[in-house]
Amino acid sequence: MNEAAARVAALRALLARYDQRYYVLDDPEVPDSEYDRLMRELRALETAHPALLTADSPTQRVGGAASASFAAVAHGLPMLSLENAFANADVVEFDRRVRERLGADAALEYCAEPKLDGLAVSVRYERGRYVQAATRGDGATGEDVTANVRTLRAIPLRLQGPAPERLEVRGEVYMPFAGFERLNAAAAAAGDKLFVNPRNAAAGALRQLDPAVTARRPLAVYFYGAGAWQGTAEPATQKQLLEQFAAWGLRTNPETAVVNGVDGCLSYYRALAARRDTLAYQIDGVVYKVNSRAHQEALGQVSRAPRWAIAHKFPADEALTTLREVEFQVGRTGVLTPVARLVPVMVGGASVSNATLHNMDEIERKDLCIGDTVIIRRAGDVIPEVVRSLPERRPTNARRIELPAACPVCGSPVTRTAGEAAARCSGGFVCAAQRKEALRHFASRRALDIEGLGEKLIDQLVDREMIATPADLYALSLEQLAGLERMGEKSAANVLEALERSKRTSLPRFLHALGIRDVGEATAASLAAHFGTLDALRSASTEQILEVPEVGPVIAAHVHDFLAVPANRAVIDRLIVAGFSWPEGVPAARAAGPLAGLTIVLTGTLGSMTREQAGEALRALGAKLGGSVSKKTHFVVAGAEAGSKLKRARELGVTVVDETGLAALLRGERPPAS
Ligand code: I6G
Repeated sequence: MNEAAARVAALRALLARYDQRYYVLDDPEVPDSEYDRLMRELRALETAHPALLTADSPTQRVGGAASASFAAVAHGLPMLSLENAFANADVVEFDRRVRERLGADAALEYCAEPKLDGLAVSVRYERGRYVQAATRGDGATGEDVTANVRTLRAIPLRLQGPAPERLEVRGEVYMPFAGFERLNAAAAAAGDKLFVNPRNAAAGALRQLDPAVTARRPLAVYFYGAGAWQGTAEPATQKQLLEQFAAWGLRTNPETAVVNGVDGCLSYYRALAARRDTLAYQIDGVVYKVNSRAHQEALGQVSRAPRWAIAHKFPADEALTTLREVEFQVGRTGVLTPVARLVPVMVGGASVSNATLHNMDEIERKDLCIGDTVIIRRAGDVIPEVVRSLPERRPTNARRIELPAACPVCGSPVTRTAGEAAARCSGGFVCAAQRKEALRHFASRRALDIEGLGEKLIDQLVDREMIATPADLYALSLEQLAGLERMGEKSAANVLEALERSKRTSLPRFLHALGIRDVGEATAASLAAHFGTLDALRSASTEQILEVPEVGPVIAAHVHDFLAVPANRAVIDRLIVAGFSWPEGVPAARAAGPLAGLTIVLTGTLGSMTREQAGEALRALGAKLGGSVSKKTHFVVAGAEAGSKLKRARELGVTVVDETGLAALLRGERPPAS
């Protein structure tokens, strides 16, 4: 028995240590198989010697039967809530009030940390042993979620080292994005309802009546504060409190920092806001706390919020509004795109009144009707999107959204190929919308960059039937342009000059400007690199075009068919006669550079050059520039404020490099990950 007791104690210590390394320190020490082997051994010993079984054994994490409801738990000290700051001025005012109360002229130290979008919990330890966990509830009384919280392997069942008689620790239980996405993918595969966001998923997981269900959900926790504390001296600062938590084995957020004064708070906020998309979990702001706990005590609390802390919220990135109407826009290739017209609403710091709905399948998937209340989301600088409707709020006069049978611009029939999401106007160049879009694309910054030839001017030129194709632009006279609305001689002369400048270009830009279906900048560059000259591409067969790296049969057919249409050939010929020219290239086989074979994606803001400059330089060395991140991407170069592409790269395990890495690539070297 003594031998068994000693082995049980040793196994529990080992398993607690491995949980700590894996779940708290993110630094696993042994393979999962070894952990499982030790757990099986412990279970067998506890079954053979039931007297050795204790509540804090790691075998008991998922213990207890499902309950019918949650019991009420009175918190030892109230769980407070935080006052919110929405603007920098609110933080300045908070700091002023704090210093006034303390009679402090000089800047104060604050402890700043991310505010996670999860669920607040209070966990009670007695003599270092886990005894109870509760939700915030009304602040005085919460719900008993002891059995559920115990299933989180990041929660130590025993604190390491000397611990107080009684201790309440407060923290946030949350679901990391990766786990949330896995959970939703599994729910989708099983045909179950999806969770709206990680916070809802975490709340749902914690409020399960059966702890075995909670145990299967990927929850994590960060601790940030203390409630009742009896038996040992409390640390002098907020930062030291967190260091003490970490020493006990309680998980604390490594992003926490001590900053100086209100300026320090605001720079912390700015820096975290810029990196927000790269964090593994959802946050909705930053919490600043006066670092000195003696000062915290002196400041006290007002109603249910401490005077020594404030939550500085990021601008809301989700909001509710009404879907007023859906209009269909006709794009360059004739695709009809439904656009939501919304009652204007502030989301993520900007007023949103329109959002693209992409296609009819998406309208169906999001269950949208005109008149619906809808959720709008805006993540960082990404374009706003309609997340879904709230069908429970659907008014009785809500209308279904129908795909029009005729193009709203030219009246030609709208067609929809089986298996394709997009619906198209069949009018081709008859359709003024398609002509206008093709011209807008031709003149756009990433194509021929014709300054002054904007949307309004193109609209007038097409509506007055002065131009129909890009080639017509180069036959316009000063008088014709100067006679248009909002144009004088000076602006007309500027447009003519810009048109003249646009003739000196590069083959990739020229190909991109033609607006061939599915040929973006990257494909245009690959085509130019492969064929070297326009003539070589014009005389290539579909099979020869298919030899271009990363050009598949659909794009090859689009390119070949476009160049075979006599009207398109005529436009190209007229452009060349008008004086278009570019440096002739050499076919790729002879021009392979040191980065040949590499696909690179650029994202974020680069400090040393624009993304366009970096892209051109990398292409010149033989690299292919990708527009989106996939498993085939070799490197993602991430500048400041990189967002979803960086996140995607991390998810796929694609190597991410910073500007030092970019410099190495530009020297023709392959950099290590940053
Ligand atoms: O709800 C909270 C989230 C994060 C908090 C909090 C926190 O600190 C990082 N701190 C306190 C003091 C309170 N609520 C009351």
